[in-house]
Amino acid sequence: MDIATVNALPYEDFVNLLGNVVEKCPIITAAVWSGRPFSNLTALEAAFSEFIDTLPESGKEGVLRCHPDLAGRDLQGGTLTHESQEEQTGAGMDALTSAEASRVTRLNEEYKERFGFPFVICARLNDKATVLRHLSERRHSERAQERARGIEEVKKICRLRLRALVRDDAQSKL
Ligand code: 2AL
Repeated sequence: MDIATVNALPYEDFVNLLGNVVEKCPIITAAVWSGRPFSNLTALEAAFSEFIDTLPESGKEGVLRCHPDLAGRDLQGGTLTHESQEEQTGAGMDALTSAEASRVTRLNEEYKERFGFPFVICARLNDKATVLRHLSERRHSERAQERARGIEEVKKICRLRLRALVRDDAQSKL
């Protein structure tokens, strides 16, 4: 779909089509709809990022908590959203050895225990080795720094999900 089509969508269709670009946070998409029309895909991406930036710290933590663990129970049980499923399998999260899987589970739990929200990283820009390395390193950070880092990752996930749905007219003209 192109940006003109996005701009013409009634509210319900906009939320139905773009409601999961921030994982399980359709309220963010509902808020962004008010900012239409968007001049291009970059402006639409910026509207999501800017709205996320306006959230209070508790809201940002809430957004992080809407994300499923990497290689967690939802992946094993087949209950991920289809976007997460593609991202996690693309990064090899479904192909961990049993030793790697136990390590990820232990580090994810340790991270949540320390910060009160889950470890979030853009799986499409990583593979299992870099996910494990970042998880291992980031669990030692400060809480505010991790909250900010996780939110930057949410924005990357959002951008890539948007790009899968909306054509970038600037590129298609080249
Ligand atoms: C995820 C997910 O489901 N997809 C992605 O890119 N990152 N989850 C997470 N905890 O980082």
